[in-house]
Amino acid sequence: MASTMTYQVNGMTCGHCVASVTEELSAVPGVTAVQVDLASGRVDVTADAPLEMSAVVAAVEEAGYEVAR
Ligand SMILES: [Cu+2]
Repeated sequence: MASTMTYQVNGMTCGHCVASVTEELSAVPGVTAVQVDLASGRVDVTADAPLEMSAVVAAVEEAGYEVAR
């Protein structure tokens, strides 16, 4: 069942940042859609399986940013 979780990502400043975060999160198993709002840092991640918070954090860090917690 698809569900959408919202995360707050710090450090994104431009379209390249958005693209990097989108790419890394899209590569997480189960993720079907990623929607980033650059202005607020809000990231909506839709997945067809429950996501581990650690997998989301790792993907964002891989892109070079940080999930606010
Ligand atoms: Cu950037």
